[in-house]
Amino acid sequence: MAQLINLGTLTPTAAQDMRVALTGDGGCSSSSCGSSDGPSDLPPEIWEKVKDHPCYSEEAHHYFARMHVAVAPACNIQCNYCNRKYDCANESRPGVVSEKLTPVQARRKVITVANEVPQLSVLGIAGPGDACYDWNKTRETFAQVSQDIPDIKLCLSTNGLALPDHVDEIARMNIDHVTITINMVDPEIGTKIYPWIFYRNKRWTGLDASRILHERQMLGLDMLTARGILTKINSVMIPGINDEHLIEVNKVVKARGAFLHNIMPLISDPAHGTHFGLTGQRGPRAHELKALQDQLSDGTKLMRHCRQCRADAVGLLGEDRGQEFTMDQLADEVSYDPSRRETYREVVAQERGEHMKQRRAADAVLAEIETEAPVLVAVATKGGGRINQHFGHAREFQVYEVSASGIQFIGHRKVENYCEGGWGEDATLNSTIEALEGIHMVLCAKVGDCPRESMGAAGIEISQAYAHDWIEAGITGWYSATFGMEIRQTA
Ligand code: CLF
Ligand code: SF4
Repeated sequence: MAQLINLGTLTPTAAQDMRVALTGDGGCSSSSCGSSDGPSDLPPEIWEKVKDHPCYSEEAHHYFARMHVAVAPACNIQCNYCNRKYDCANESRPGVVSEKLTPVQARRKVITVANEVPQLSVLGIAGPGDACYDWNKTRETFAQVSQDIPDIKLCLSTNGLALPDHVDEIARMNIDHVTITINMVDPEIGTKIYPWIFYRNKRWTGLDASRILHERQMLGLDMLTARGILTKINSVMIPGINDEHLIEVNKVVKARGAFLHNIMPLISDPAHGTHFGLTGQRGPRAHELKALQDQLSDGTKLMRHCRQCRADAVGLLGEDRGQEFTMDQLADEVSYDPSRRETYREVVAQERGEHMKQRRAADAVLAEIETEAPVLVAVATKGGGRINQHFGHAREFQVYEVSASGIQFIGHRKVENYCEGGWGEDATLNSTIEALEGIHMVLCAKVGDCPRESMGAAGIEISQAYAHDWIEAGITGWYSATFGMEIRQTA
């Protein structure tokens, strides 16, 4: 039995250690799988920009990590889903307070993380207010970090109001990825989301506020597109206010050159003290979000792997290692050592070459299956594109829809980990079963008899037969076996 290593906490120094961390079993020993050619639906120059960005490429999110530094607390608008006590809810989980940093502190933190987390590829500024309104701190942070770590990708998130003032500098600083939160393209709808904005030294309300915000967002998007900067649009889905309207938003942002559209569910809780939370505005249900995403899947590419992470998040998207890197734990003097990140990239180049081949092989096998309707498969993974996590250790399951047309990642389901200190909790298992509603099959690296029986009684199968396989190979193996096909052996 292969020794299991936690990818999330490992700080490997040697290539073989990193390979074990990615695969759980020592990984691919072939020396002929070193290519890392990109998916066929992206031009090579775009693939080059997104291949290491965990948010802009679903494939990359299996391998690469982002970190946020909370250097930009000021904001110039009011959203009805925001309480300023907490981080910006446009690119962060609502109800969370991040540790605010100065640009100098941020540099120290980024270097510490880069030395210890070899998966780190992107530095993002997503608040806790607005990265463009609090521009001096954003610019200073990016400038300082780029001097020490020139290959780190720079990424920012904004509500768009101040964006046009800074696009030229964004381009000059090689900030290649910008997110704008656009919840409406009709200012009438905007009046239900934004009570006021602060623009040109004046507070604006009502339709005027929404019209200005809309015009500035469109101008900012056009300017980014003209400069070849990849733009992601975040939209918060607010049932009864902009849910149907987001189809129009998708059309408009696509026509203006947005690269990716990320529909985020409104998280509305009275305890957060927001206008929507206090007035009972509900968020969308999982099936409503999926139905809207399915309607939009012919538009701009959709992001479905967003985790609504914190403004000080650190790590792979499904994990948060921020608590390991609070300021009180950092050394006063730091210097960047590139060796771990460089070694990790070489390992990933080999791994993902093999992963791409497996994906294509899986598609070819599934295309031969004729009749079955789509089913949902949940996978326990620690990253690396493998089925490599114990059922009881999972804090989330990645969900794939599988049918004859292929395997599509459609999201994730968060759960409490069932197995704490070697013992499973019945109450936790019940909530996991609830969270996995609609799932046909769960694939994991290991599962005990007790949870297997309880899951079976709830109509959810679970298997460890594909432990440490690539996710696509495991899903295809199970689907083919279940629906009467033999999986074809691939080179
Ligand atoms: Fe951060 Fe955003 Fe850049 Fe990613 S997050 S600024 S694009 S590096 Fe990513 Fe987090 Fe979703 Fe944002 S998972 S909330 S989409
Ligand atoms: Fe809050 Fe962000 Fe909206 Fe500003 S842009 S009000 S910080 S959610």
